[in-house]
This record gives sequence, C-alpha cells and structure tokens, in this order.
Amino acid sequence: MAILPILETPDPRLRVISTPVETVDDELRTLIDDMFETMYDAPGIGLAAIQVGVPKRVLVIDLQEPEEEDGKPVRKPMVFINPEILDPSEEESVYTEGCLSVPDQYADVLRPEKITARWLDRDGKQHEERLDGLLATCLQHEMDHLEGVLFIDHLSKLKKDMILKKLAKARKRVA
Ligand code: GNR
Ligand code: NI
Repeated sequence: MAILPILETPDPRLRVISTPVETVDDELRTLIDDMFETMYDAPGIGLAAIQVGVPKRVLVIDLQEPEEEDGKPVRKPMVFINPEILDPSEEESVYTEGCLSVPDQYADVLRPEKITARWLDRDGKQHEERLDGLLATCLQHEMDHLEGVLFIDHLSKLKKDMILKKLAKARKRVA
C-alpha cells in the first residue's frame, strides 16, 4: 500500500478526460487500495484516479458518516469503476464542496439532488442504485474529475477567479 501525491490545480493533468477500464484485475485493485490509503490520509471523502495522475475511470468514496448509536465515524469504502449517471432529478440541492485538488477552498455548488448510478465494483460486478444526499453529490463531484472538470468550474467567473487567486497567494506563503 502507498500514499500517492495528489495533483493540485492548475496541473494540466487534472483536465485530462479519463478512459474506461477494460479489465478489472489485480493491478487495478492495487491502484484502488492506494487510492483509499491516500484518501483516508488526506483526509477526504472521495478521490478520482486522475487526482493521483492515473487517467482511468475509477473513483473511491467513503463518506465516513457517524454511526447512529455512538457517533463514531464508520468506514464504508465504495469503489466505482466506469460509473454512469442515469435519470438525474429535476430538483437540485446545494452543498458546500471542497476538493483535495483545490486545497482549503470551499464554495456552494448546485447539482441534481438524486441520480441513478450504474458502475462496476472491485470484482467487476455491475451495480445500479438510486442515490441521494451527500453520496449523490460526492459521486457527481468525482465523476466530474473523470471529465477533467473541477467544482470551481460550476461557479461564476468572479467566484472562481477569487478562489484561484487565494490559492496562488497561499502557495506563495509556503514557497
Ligand atoms: O473530501 C472531499 N469533500 C467533499 C465535500 C463536498 C463535496 C465533494 C467532496 S469530494 C472531496 C474530495 C475530493 O476532492 N474528491 O475529488
Ligand atoms: Ni475533488
């Protein structure tokens, strides 16, 4: 297992369109394990392969939502290979999003509230499920990465430029 370096905007690799996975094999499962380790270490609730420089249509999500009884976050790792979205709802919901590739910047993004997702798991088995809430939001955020899209692309030019400026300034401080 390995913690991989996470690419940050404006790295042009984040703008690449990822290609479908042809075979779900051990090499891919090793990448997936490394992606989970990288995501938990960051920490984040999702990670797309392109964020660690691999242009494949693979992403991992673990919302780590607290258990009802004791309030401790429980790990529920989910893998999505070649995911597709069907049937997005008309209703949208707003969520304050962040991204490991746009560090420490947050903004409200509007997305369809409910989606049906179809994907392969780490055994190559197909799933189809209606999703909502944070999982639907996070999956859409991760699927944007597969198309080279970042959450800041959903904002007005003014808000996007403000975030990019803050990021450049924060970087200069540590450089
Ligand atoms: O850790 C993350 N949190 C988050 C919060 C709201 C909506 C989406 C996300 S995903 C993000 C990790 C990340 O950058 N995934 O690509
Ligand atoms: Ni992201």
